[in-house]
Amino acid sequence: VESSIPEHMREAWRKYSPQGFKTKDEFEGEVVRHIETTLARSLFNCDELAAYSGTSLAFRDRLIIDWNKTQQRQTFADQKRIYYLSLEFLMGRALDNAMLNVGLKGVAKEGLEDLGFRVEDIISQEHDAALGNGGLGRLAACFLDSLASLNYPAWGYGLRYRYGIFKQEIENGYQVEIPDYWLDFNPWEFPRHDVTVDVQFYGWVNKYTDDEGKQVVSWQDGELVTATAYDAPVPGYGTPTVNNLRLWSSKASSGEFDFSKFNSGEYESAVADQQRAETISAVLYPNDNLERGKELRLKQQYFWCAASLHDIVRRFKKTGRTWDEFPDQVAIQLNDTHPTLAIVELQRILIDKEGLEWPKAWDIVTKTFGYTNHTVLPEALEKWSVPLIQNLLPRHLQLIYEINLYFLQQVERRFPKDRDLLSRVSIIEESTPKMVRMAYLAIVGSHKVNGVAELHSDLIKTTIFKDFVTVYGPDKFTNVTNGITPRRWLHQANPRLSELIASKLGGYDFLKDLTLLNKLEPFIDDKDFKKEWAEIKYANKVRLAQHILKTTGVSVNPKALFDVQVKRIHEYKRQQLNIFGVIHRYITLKGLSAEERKKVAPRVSIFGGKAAPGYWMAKTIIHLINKVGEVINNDPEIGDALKVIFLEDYNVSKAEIIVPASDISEHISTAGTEASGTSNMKFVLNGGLVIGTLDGANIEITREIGEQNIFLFGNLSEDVEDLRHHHFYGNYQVDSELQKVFDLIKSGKFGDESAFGALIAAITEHGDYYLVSDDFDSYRKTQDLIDETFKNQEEWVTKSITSVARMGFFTSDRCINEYADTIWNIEPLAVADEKEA
Ligand code: Z57
Repeated sequence: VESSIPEHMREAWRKYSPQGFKTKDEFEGEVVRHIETTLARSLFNCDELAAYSGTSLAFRDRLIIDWNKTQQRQTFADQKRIYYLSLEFLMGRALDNAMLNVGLKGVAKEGLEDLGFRVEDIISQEHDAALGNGGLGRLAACFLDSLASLNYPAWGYGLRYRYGIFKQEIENGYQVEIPDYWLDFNPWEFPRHDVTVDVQFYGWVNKYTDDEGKQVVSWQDGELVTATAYDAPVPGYGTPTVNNLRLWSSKASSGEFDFSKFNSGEYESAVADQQRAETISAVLYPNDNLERGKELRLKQQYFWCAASLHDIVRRFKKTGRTWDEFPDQVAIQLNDTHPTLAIVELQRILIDKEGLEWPKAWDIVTKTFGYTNHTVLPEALEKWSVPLIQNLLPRHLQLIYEINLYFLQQVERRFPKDRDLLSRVSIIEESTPKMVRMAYLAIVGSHKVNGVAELHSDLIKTTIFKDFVTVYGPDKFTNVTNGITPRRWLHQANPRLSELIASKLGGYDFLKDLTLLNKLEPFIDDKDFKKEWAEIKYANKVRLAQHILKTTGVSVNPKALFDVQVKRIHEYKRQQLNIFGVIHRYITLKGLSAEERKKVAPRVSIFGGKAAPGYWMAKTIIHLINKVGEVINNDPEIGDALKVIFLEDYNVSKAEIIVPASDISEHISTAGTEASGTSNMKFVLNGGLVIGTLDGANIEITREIGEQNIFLFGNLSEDVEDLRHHHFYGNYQVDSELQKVFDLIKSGKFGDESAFGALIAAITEHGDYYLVSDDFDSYRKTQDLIDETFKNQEEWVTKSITSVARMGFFTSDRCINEYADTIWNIEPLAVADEKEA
């Protein structure tokens, strides 16, 4: 096109186009050049942060060379691309990942040593990219890694929040939230000031007949906000593919923005307009598994969907193809219902702008989209009020009503006279005010709907989406069990374990084909191998113990059993069950003689996780954990027998330290509430064992690794409803051992008992919705069994190795290949020069 360099001048370009460093010397040259010129620093003024910056810029240059080539290759190949729309990408740090994925960490390590630095110190300078809350956002990040590693032509689309998830501090046992401003220096992003989209809000809909007698619908007036693209490279492991993550940033539109206000005494209101526009991409909503229906959140969703759709359509139009080819070129996956407006937006583009007929347009739309559901919790299912949408997006509301009408007419033809069914599947809930059920809109506008683990995918078909199975038949619904990237969660987080595995398997191929781990099974009786395996776990525990000492001042014994529960704090995840169990253990220990206490397996209970700032019950749980820790950790009779740690500010980079150091991790949600869970997979892959309920992916993990290698407890999902009913209508009594725990809390042992009243009352008075009391006995007994098993280290290590050997299924590579085959219908793009990892 007109911006490309004429053919006869391309020789000069090709001659000078950079190749990127390969050797240690070239690397050092690049680092020093960046520090002295890009950063304007010198060897007399180079701290670790400057060294981090120079190193990152050197790696960024390398990535960007491959990024450019990848994008050109994808454009010329003219194949179908997958666009992954997610409001969250919880990427963590990029430098270590870039070093490992391009296979140059060794070069960087030696080069940095020459320059006077240790590679670990440099890596830890980086601020996490924390644009997500928890599992959903981290899954998106693992998917990007797999998409690039498998050479799929794929883009991520999201929002460039100025503030990611808040930083958590603990003050006097309470959570305090600190804003996470992370953009001061971010070498990984490229602002694309030439890639912008104007996004419209508010206004009104004008329907009229034009001069030629054609019906025209136009959305007029309102206000415009400009979306600017910021791109981040996503390198694959051991391949030249570097995909793109495009994040949109909002600012006042220059066309719209009234600069004259600056001169006419309206300076303040001009600035206010500008700030209102910038507010859209200012902050990530810090709720996990909760939707609160705030207008700014809806603005974020539309802003991001409209900009992304515009970008995708623009790219498609350059191919010169006809509209019916759109679904052969474009697959769009909706990560939860957050991007559901993209469905409406594409229909709007096709109808209002491109002039397609409704059925034709709708056929294209439904062939394009796939929808992933991540939860059955009612408080997390998005509903937007009709008046809110009417005001902000008047044309979209009309289209939603038309989509609903078109859908309900179809249903009526197939199920005449079933008025109940019609009202049950209606996208509009007839409440006051009326609400748009976003999950229903997402189902109707997609060709496939998937859950994220087998149990979860079955549950959505039999509960929340039951009627849609009646309408569409079962085949529209499918399962893709979640996975994790073994690059970050084994090779990067646990390099020694990765190396040991590689030494037995004859190389690192398992990082690209995780099923190769099963070749470890023959070594299960190899004494030296087992010893080394145990030593690595121990070294990882020593490292975590150092982190605990540094951050909490508490000294823990690395020989003790490390029992870890790190995840968002939520009643359904039942950290309260865990801490009640800890208190019960404390009561038991206090009842023993000093002699007897010496015989018990010492334990460190480690908690970590953020509570949504407005979630009082979750904050109360954090408070209780911290108060219990204060008492137990300072009780001289207890000593090493029990320690309770709350680790501040759990995030991706901390997970990389914590996960490899666990003996047992807890995945103890009420059965039927955790859609999948993904940290369970990370812990097992690092040789930790699991205590868990029959929920989410725990069930499939059990099937893969074997029942003898996991500690399961608690009621089954099919019994939950009856048990809840019984709490209200049966003669229900709280477990007597749990009552002892409540009595100790109420005695004031852990400080002002009134602070914890609500936590106890939820169980004793308000129906114990999450079945803490019902599962307490089996939880405790299973913990006792864990103590016994841990005493036999031989047996423990056997379980650990066996489990790792059988974890191949849970790689996100398998998961992405399933999406590609069964939902997206896309192929990897061949790359000529596969690099050695
Ligand atoms: C979120 O992190 C998840 C689901 C949601 O609906 C929202 Br909102 C946020 C999590 C599930 O709770 C996990 O069980 C699951 O593993 C993860 O999404 C990825 O699928």
